[in-house]
Amino acid sequence: MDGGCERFDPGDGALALYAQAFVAEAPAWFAALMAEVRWEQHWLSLFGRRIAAPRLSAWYAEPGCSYRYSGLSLAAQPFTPVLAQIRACTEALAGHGFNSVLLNLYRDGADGMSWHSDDEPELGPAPLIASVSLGATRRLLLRRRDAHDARLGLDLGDGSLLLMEPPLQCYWQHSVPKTRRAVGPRINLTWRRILTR
Ligand SMILES: [Mn+2]
Repeated sequence: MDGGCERFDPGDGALALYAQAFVAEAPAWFAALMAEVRWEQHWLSLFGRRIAAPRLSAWYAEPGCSYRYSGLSLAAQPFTPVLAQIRACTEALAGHGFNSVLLNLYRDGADGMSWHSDDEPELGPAPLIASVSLGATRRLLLRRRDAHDARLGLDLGDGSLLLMEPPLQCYWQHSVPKTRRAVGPRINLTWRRILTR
């Protein structure tokens, strides 16, 4: 594990990028997740139409965590061995505990994620989100909620860890734009701490 960290402080929340955090483990983690994860096609509701989300997703958590995402109640699956290992490594570097993870598989450049914040009520008012990237490099864009031309772009490469520190989710949105470039598959894991009763 390499502790080299680049910090970004755009105001109202900061980001810490550990570009080389899990470079050594990344190929084995990617292969294990491709094989073990129950990838699901999620459906989004857009202007009354049901459209396929441009990515595959999965939700894993400790028992007792429930989560609503884009209006869907996702059933939590228990962590697989590789997810338990990734969680332990992420917690060690983040200095923070997580009890759930949302996985997204961007199969190629036609997959992406539109503008949003990780601000579901289950996460509490000031969540720390830890984002692990495996596979192809994709660009994460950030923009202020109240000033869309204030932007920041970060390339998230294989084996990187990005910490999004509070109160970033209150003031900033992020997206993963689609690209016409030929890019291979990327797995992104966003580790969260759900507040349980
Ligand atoms: Mn997000």
